[in-house]
Amino acid sequence: MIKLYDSRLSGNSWKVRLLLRHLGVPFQRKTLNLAEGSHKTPDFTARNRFQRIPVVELEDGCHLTESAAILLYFAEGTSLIPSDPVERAKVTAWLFYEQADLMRFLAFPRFYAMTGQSEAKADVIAHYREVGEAALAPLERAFGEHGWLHGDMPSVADFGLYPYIRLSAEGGYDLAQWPAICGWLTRFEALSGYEPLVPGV
Ligand SMILES: N[C@@H](CCC(=O)N[C@@H](CS)C(=O)NCC(=O)O)C(=O)O
Repeated sequence: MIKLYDSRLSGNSWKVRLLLRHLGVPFQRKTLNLAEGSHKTPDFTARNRFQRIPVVELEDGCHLTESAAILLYFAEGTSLIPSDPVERAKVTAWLFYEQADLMRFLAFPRFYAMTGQSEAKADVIAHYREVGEAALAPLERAFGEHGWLHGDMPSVADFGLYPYIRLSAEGGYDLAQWPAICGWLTRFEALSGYEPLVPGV
C-alpha cells in the first residue's frame, strides 16, 4: 500500500491527504514527530534528501517529495487536471503561486504561534502578514468570477491552496475580511473525502 509520511499538524501533508481521500486512493499514514527530528535521520533522508514532509512512498518503493509535485502525480488522468496544455498551465500556476507567494507567509505566523514565539517574532510576523494579505487579494478577486480556482469545477489547485489558507487564522489572519475566499473554503469542505487536519477534533 502507498505510504504517506506526514506529521500531525503539517499543512503541506494535509494537502496530499485531502487529495488521496477525495480520489479514494488507499494509503497508510506514517506520522513523524518533527520536534524529535525524525525527519533528519539517515533513514528518512534516504526517502527525502530535503528532510521534509510530505513524502509519498509508492508500492514499488519509489519516493515522491514536494507537496505540489505529489498532488500533480495523483491528479494525473483525473478531472482535477486538464489535459489541454494551456488550461493545465493555468492550474499549475496556482500551485507555484502557493509555494512562492503564499505558503511561507501564511504558515510561519502559525508556526510561531504554535511554538510560543509570537511575541519574539512580532516584527517578522507583521511583515509576513502584510505580504500574505497582499497575496490573498488575487484569490478574493478570482472567486468573484468563478467558484473554484480554475473555473467552475474543483481542480488540483484547490487542494494545493486550501490548507494554509484555512490554517492562516491560527497565525492571526482575519479571514472574515475575505468573504469570497470564505465561501470557497466552505465549498471545499463539502467535497467528498474531506477531513479536518486532525480528524475527530
Ligand atoms: N515545499 C515543500 C515544503 C515542505 C515543508 O516545509 N514541510 C514542513 C512541514 S509542513 C517540514 O517538513 N518541516 C521540517 C523542516 O523543515 O525541518 C512542500 O510543499 O512539500
